[in-house]
Amino acid sequence: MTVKLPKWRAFDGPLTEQLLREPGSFGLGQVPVHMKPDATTTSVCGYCSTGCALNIHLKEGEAVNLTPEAAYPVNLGMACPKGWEALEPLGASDRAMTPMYRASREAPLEPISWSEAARIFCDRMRETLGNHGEESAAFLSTGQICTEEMALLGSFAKFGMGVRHGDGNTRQCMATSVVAYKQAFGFDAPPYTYADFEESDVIVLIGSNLCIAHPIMWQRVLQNKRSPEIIVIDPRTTETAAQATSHLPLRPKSDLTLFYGLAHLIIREGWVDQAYVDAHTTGFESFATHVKPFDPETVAVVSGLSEEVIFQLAKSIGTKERVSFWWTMGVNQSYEATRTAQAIINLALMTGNVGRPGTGANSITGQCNAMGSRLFSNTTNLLGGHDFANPEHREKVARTLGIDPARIPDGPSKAYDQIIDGIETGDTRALWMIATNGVHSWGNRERMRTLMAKLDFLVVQDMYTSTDSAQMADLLLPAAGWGEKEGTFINSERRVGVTKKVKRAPGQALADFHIFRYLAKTWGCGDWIDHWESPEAAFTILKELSREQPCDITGIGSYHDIDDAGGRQWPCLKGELDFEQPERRLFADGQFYTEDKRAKFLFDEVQANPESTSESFPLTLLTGRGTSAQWHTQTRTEKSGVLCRLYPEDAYVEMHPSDAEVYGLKVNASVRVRSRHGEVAVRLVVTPTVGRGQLFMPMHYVETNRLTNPTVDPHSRQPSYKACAVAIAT
Ligand SMILES: Nc1nc2c(c(=O)[nH]1)N[C@H]1C(S)=C(S)[C@@H](COP(=O)(O)OP(=O)(O)OC[C@H]3O[C@@H](n4cnc5c(=O)[nH]c(N)nc54)[C@H](O)[C@@H]3O)O[C@H]1N2
Ligand SMILES: Nc1nc2c(c(=O)[nH]1)N[C@H]1C(S)=C(S)[C@@H](COP(=O)(O)OP(=O)(O)OC[C@H]3O[C@@H](n4cnc5c(=O)[nH]c(N)nc54)[C@H](O)[C@@H]3O)O[C@H]1N2
Ligand code: SF4
Ligand SMILES: [Mo]
Repeated sequence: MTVKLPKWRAFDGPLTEQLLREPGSFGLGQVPVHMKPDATTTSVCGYCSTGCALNIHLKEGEAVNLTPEAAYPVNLGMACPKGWEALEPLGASDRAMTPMYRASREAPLEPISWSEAARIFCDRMRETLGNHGEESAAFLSTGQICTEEMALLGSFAKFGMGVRHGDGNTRQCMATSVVAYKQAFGFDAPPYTYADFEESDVIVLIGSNLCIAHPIMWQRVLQNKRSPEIIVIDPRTTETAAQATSHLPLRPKSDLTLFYGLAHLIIREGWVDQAYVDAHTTGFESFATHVKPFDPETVAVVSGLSEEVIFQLAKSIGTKERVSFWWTMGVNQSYEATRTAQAIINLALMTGNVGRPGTGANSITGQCNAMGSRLFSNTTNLLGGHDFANPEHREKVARTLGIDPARIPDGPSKAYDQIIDGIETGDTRALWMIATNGVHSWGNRERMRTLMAKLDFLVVQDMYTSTDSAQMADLLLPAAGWGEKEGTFINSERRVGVTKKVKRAPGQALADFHIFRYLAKTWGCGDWIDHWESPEAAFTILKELSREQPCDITGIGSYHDIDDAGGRQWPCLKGELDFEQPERRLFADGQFYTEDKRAKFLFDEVQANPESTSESFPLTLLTGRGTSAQWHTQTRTEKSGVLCRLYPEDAYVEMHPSDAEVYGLKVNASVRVRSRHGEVAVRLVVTPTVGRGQLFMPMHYVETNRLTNPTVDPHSRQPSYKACAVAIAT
């Protein structure tokens, strides 16, 4: 289906006029009043969670160019290709410029005014909720909008509209780390600072392709002056593995066995930091019993690594002074992800590698504001890292927001997969997707498309009209993108940074913040929503919500203060904004956020892969990031001519040369890859970077998730995208 090009229409209605007057809201409005027209301002990048600061150079109030900021403690003057090209996607010809609506599925999307869009949104959502109850409408949000926007969305949807369920694309990404940390440390608290990359003696990267996914973090690794051992645990010889001091190409999904095996050896060899374990942890004795059967012989068979390699790794972890563990999607996207992440945490705890420079059990997060969504999206956690099930927390949040505590649900939302499955059963009838392209990024794409078409009402809020999800929308709400709005992001090391409006959004596209506000006003939520009048006013509310939580940022000051400080990590209490030291790590005092202040050893039986290989599907397909120039479903990166030259245009699958020979497949041949869920035709790339019996496809191409299936981890409900059984043929 093609989308009709929007016609220009006049703004209408008193509310839109009011919004139009607000600084930093409508695209057609002025650039922010506080910025000089020909100045340079700093803004945190809107792609990955590294959180680099970019200097944006303005001419007559509009961004014309950018350069990385040298004084920012994150990127120290560096940026990756996406950062350098960050302004390009804003000028694309498929930008959504007016709201669009189709009265029936057969009809094309037609431009409508904002006041019509808001009325349709409110009428149809009210109708659904009225006829089918509070569980019948849901939202799916993101880690790629500002914290203030997420919090306003979560507050409006849950406390204003009375929607019970909302989740984020962060479920696909970070849910595992969230649960792993919460259970082990008592709060979702990645403990590190990037300086730890520079301070380690041993850097263990697990299922993490830093060179491609977090290139500037990799630059920080390279700045380490301690001649560190860099150990990469990844089935593929990734760009990172190729540069490491050692690469352990374990069998996909054998991580848990390997980590229990390492714990076994560390105990056997007497390398446990018993003083640390005794003073700061619980559950070690049972864990030690649990890992007894994981002897090196058994672990070698399961992981495909030699006993010698496993022993050397255990020795490095057990004997070196400063060991840091870093994990990303190779761990998080698994059917037993939470226990795998906790097995990493256990290794750090038992060797006392916590709270000191160059140590830590460190989950690297993905999107620019995944960390903001973990604390403030009001999905899994109640705003500010609070607990929906805790009446005192509900009372505190209600008081801070000025709402009736009865408006706050007493439990968390359904998870992403449950919201989607609910469409099949008729429980989910209306869905609002914000800044996520789930029709491409969620597994088993054909089923996803069928389910989207089954909804009574699909609202998509995006920058572009052409995304897979926008194309299926009944109502499309045009959003301003990064650079066209302001607010805060929280990066991987818990650093709050400010992103700015440096360009006018095209047409009538609005910052998500103002879309939420406008819808909330139209809905008639009550006076409390008036306090959320601007992103910075909302930030004041967020600070108050964080009070006395581990993520307390009551002392962080204004946007201006944060900018001056080069961003600030949480916690940041009164007086801490002016710390001499620009970075900090958690748990230096050995005190965790659990009730007894001790970290917990958590473990489980090793499970079989539910998507296992068979005679019909003999190969294991791994998926992940392809190049540093591609971002997810590519709606943004495909808009930069420079970036497009840095990656292959069409989908491809990578295969080991020996396998290609066995299958009689030639380089560049068109091959069909088939899984239990779908079949695709792609180009064959023959490369020894993938192991025998394995294939790799980047997630950036729509073909990949036609094959995968979102089987989820039982604790985090994060999908297992990284190992799917497939067959290949010409
Ligand atoms: N250029 C670019 N950068 C990005 C993104 C992007 O789209 N493009 N996305 C951002 C986001 S949201 C995220 S979450 C991060 C993701 O960052 P990463 O997690 O580093 O990237 P992935 O390529 O998804 O997966 C990492 C590695 O896991 C490995 N792996 C697969 N199965 C297993 C296994 O069983 N065990 C182990 N140990 N490893 C396994 C894969 O081979 C892969 O190399 O990147 C962020 N940065
Ligand atoms: N097979 C497989 N699948 C995967 C993964 C994998 O490794 N393998 N990785 C998973 C992971 S870790 C992630 S994080 C997801 C990512 O999946 P998605 O989040 O669905 O991917 P994006 O392409 O980033 O989608 C973001 C959408 O928001 C729009 N957008 C950008 N900025 C804004 C804004 O400011 N406001 C609004 N309203 N819209 C905006 C973009 O145009 C785009 O359509 O994919 C997951 N899917
Ligand atoms: S590393 Fe991440 S934050 Fe830094 S410039 Fe690249 S995409 Fe932006
Ligand atoms: Mo992610």
